[in-house]
Parts: sequence; C-alpha cells; structure tokens
Amino acid sequence: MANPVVFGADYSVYVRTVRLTLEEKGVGYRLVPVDVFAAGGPPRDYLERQPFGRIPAFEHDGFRLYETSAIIRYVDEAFEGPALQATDLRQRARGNQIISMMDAYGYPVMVWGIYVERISKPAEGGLTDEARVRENLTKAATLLKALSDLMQDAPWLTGDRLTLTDLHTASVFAYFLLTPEGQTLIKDHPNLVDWWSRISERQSVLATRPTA
Ligand SMILES: N[C@@H](CCC(=O)N[C@@H](CS)C(=O)NCC(=O)O)C(=O)O
Repeated sequence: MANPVVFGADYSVYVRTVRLTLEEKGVGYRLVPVDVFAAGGPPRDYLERQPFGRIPAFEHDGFRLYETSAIIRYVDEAFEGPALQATDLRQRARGNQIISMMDAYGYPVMVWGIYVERISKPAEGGLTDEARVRENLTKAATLLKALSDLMQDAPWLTGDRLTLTDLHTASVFAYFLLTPEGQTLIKDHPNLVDWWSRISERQSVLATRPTA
C-alpha cells in the first residue's frame, strides 16, 4: 500500500491530529502544503478535495477523505500499529464523546476565543478583545472540569491506553496552553496537568510541532 497524503498546513489543529495519528501508528506520509488562510482562500482545485475549504484533506491509494474524525478512524483501522480506539464499547463511546466535545467547544473556545485573541492577534498588530476572552474563559473552565471529571484517575483521557481522543484533544491544548490563562486554568485539574506532561513529551507530539 502506498503511503497516505495529508493536505494542509502544519499550524492547523486538525492537520496535527491526523499527523499525530499517523505518527503514533508508525505510518509514513507526505504533507502537501495547502494554506486556507492565504489571500484569496485555498487553491480552487483544493475544493475538489474538501468542498468546505477546510484543512486537512486526505488521500490513500486513490481513496479521498475529509473530516478529521473520519480520517483518524480510517488510519487507525487501515494500518498496522497500536490500536488507537478502545475495544470496550463504552470506553470507545466515551472517547467519541470527548472528540465531539473538543470539536464543538474546545476548538472554537480554546483556540479561537482564547489563543487567537491573546497571542495571534497582538502578534499581527491587532488588539485582543478582552470581553471575548473573558466569555471564553468561562466556557473553557466548564470544558476542563468536564474532561477532568470524565478522565478521573486514568493516565489517558479514556483509560489505560492512549487513543485517538488523547491526540484530538492534545492538538487543541497545545495552543490553549501557550496562553497565560490556559496555564492558570489547567492547574485546577491535576489529572489534566499530569496528562499534558505525559502526552506533550511523546515523540509524535514533538515531531508535529508547527514550524512557524
Ligand atoms: N470539521 C473539519 C474542521 C477542520 C478545520 O476547521 N480546519 C481549520 C484549520 S485548523 C480550517 O481549515 N480553517 C479554515 C477556515 O476556517 O476557513 C475537520 O474535522 O476536519
């Protein structure tokens, strides 16, 4: 089987989740650069791969796929390497629940509502919208508590093994924890602090750090 191809940029949270999955499976891949934030939007032919103009898109042996959750499950099931989904039905359901939580609440709140406001905007000469940050910090605190309650004393988010859920969540936390607010809020949850120190040292995480 040919190596898969990931289309996207290394700064992207969702591209990183796919790359983390490939790295953890030990699957070689090619990253083809697509910048969705370029002036004028993504290249027109990219929309044939991803009609919503989002990254990543994915191709394996002629099979094209988009939507990160679908891609990472495909990668886990199509390739050899450690299984990254729980075999237990309820643990797997819990993992999928957390992935949905990160999509619906984590990414917009922690990345756009806090990281982009606090770090990206000022870096580009803009002003942080403090009211927006405050509003999102309340939401982030709710999410952190929910994650911490679901995780309990396990080393990984859904139990004894690292799964896709940890990878999906780590990509969002990597940006959130660059902010002073993120670093403060997580301290209310020692199990998440321990989880972050565990996952942030993994080779897959180190190998997929954004270059810019
Ligand atoms: N539902 C998509 C979301 C992907 C997504 O939002 N990617 C971001 C980059 S991290 C993007 O392409 N943003 C471009 C935009 O918002 O126009 C997935 O799961 O793959």
